[in-house]
Amino acid sequence: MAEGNADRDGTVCPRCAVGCRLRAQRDHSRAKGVAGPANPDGRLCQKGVQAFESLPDADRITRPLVRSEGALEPTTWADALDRVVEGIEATVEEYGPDALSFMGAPRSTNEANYLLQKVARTLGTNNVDNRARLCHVSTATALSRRIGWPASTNGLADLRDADLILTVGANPAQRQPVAFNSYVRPALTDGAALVHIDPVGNQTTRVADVHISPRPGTDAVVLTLLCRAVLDAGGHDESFIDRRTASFEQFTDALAVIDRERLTGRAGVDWATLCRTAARLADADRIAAIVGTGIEDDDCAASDALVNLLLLTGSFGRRGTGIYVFRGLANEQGATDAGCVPDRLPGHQPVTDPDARSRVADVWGVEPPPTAGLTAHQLLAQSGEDIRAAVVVGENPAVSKRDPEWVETRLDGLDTLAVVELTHSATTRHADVVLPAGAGVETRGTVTNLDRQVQPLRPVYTPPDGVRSDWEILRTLGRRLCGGQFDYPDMEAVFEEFTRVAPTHHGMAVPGTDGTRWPSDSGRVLYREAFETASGRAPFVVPPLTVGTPDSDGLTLVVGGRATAVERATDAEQTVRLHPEDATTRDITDGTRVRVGADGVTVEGVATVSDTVRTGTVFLHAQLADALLRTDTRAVAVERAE
Ligand SMILES: Nc1nc2c(c(=O)[nH]1)N[C@H]1C(S)=C(S)[C@@H](COP(=O)(O)OP(=O)(O)OC[C@H]3O[C@@H](n4cnc5c(=O)[nH]c(N)nc54)[C@H](O)[C@@H]3O)O[C@H]1N2
Ligand SMILES: Nc1nc2c(c(=O)[nH]1)N[C@H]1C(S)=C(S)[C@@H](COP(=O)(O)OP(=O)(O)OC[C@H]3O[C@@H](n4cnc5c(=O)[nH]c(N)nc54)[C@H](O)[C@@H]3O)O[C@H]1N2
Ligand code: SF4
Ligand SMILES: [Mo]
Repeated sequence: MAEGNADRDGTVCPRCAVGCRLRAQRDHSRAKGVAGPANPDGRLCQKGVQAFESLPDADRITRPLVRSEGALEPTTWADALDRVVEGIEATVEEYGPDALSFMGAPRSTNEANYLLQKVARTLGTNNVDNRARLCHVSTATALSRRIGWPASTNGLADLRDADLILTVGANPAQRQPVAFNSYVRPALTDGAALVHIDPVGNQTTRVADVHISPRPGTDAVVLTLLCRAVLDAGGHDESFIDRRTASFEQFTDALAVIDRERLTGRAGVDWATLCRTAARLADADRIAAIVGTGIEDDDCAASDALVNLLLLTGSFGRRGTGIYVFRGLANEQGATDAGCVPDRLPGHQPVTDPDARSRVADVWGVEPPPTAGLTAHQLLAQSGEDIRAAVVVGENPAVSKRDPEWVETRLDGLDTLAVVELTHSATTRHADVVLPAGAGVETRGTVTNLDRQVQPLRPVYTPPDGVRSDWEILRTLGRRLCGGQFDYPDMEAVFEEFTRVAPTHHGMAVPGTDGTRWPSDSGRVLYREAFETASGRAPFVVPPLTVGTPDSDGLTLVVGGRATAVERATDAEQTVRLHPEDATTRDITDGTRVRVGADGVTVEGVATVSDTVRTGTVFLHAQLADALLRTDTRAVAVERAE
């Protein structure tokens, strides 16, 4: 990659999507922050400080493994790669390329992700996806459909100019701490207001001016009621609506007839609070929204409603406005940009667009298939059925917001499962071949953070003998499976090809220390003059406002705060948080061991009684909640365990 050395210029923190720059101290134990685009003061959070505490050697996989008589046994690279190639070729021969599944690498580089989707598409399938599917897909989808790119519209530094920051289904104070402390807190100190919409109070709520705590899953209703209240107060931006949007009349017509009382009742919010919040929104000149994983839904209704609210208040195209997709893993944004998604080619071009396909074919010599592939959820659900072989790079699909037993059965049903990994995981347990990879701190390449900054990674450690980097593994697999189209002399050649194939990255040079943003000529603020849609305007849409009736006996499960593999499970993760009223009726007090059950499955934890959760709901950390996620219902029973 670009000239530079990790000791002097630092590298990018591999731990999250904020993309802080850091370098190793002399003894390599702790990282030290270096001023970078995402951490201008050189700050790091605790996770970042520990970023170089590499995995204990004993935990690393340093030799390829293949399954033999039920057990994974060490072997040579040649043998392991042969096994993967044979498995894929046999699958294609017997079932066709759509029986293959490629699961992308949100912790790995843009280059590795680009190669992974190129292998899939050159073999003839769009069955390639990545884990961002589990975090921000509905927001990404709403943004693609309505305004242009599935990414944050503004640079982080712009948050400093906001008058009002709206945080929905997110806990950035804890999950993206340096972004929060460097940009949100100073804006609040300068007088900006923070409105937090979340059924549970968390670290972010502590500094909020307004906390709206709706029933889980009712954000589309709440945000639409807020639109209605803004309109009632005359707080909408007529000039912006006139110049930049479409379908406003249909929208206001629909809002005029919504049943306000029924909807506030269903969402469990109070109209007077919404009106006071709408007055703040109407007064604010610059409104920015931060979105997390809490508003993911199947029909993008919540994200659509949020985009409506931002359009209504003229909150796009200027500093201090816009929508921030607070992504999670170091390259969650980049994996998607590089095309590890079933319906988009690199640079977010639809696979269904013949011109886009033929532009890609000009570079690859092979045209990608024209119909969208399966999503990560569908790929898992079909594993062992229509999907017969899978290649997983740098992710752990065995942990998938689903009942673990269900996932394990799917993974075991595959004829071939190849996993590119650093260490043993819940997924390698089911693998037929494991290919040992270099970690983020041992790697060169580029990653893209949550505000579209493409930054260079530089190795801080030498990888253990025997491992290869993700991109090299994929280059070799590509050569073996697809031929000369994968003869890259070095990683720069992969980046250069990516910038030719992805219109968003056209003309981008390999980034140096300062990073560089896509789209190549955009700067910090997207959509200053027009949206990236056919007409240049962004349409209002009327989201479906169906809200189920809350279950009268049970509590509604709210899930948040998953900890990654590198964070040790803490006591906090065993916590079952419930409201004092719900606790009293169940004879539960702080510290009582409780059982949470649904559909014949129960998990046990320790009660924390707190009014940070609303009545009728119970909050569990993701680790504990997984086993309960067997069906779509979120109604659970909570009782004393003893
Ligand atoms: N320390 C640490 N930091 C991380 C990660 C990690 O593993 N550890 N993971 C990273 C990753 S991959 C990601 S994607 C991000 C995730 O970042 P966040 O999305 O901020 O993560 P969560 O803490 O799960 O917050 C989700 C919030 O949504 C709320 N919520 C649940 N249901 C609803 C609902 O129906 N409506 C609304 N409005 N809110 C709801 C929950 O109460 C919770 O507060 O974090 C990243 N940061
Ligand atoms: N139940 C439940 N499941 C969830 C979530 C939840 O809240 N609840 N959250 C979801 C979210 S938001 C996300 S983003 C995903 C995250 O899910 P995953 O992406 O699966 O995250 P991890 O399990 O932390 O890491 C996956 C593996 O990548 C390996 N790895 C790390 N760096 C590299 C690298 O450079 N190269 C290679 N080849 N491997 C590497 C690690 O050893 C680890 O085993 O989880 C999702 N799954
Ligand atoms: S905020 Fe994220 S990128 Fe920054 S130091 Fe912490 S973990 Fe690393
Ligand atoms: Mo994520």
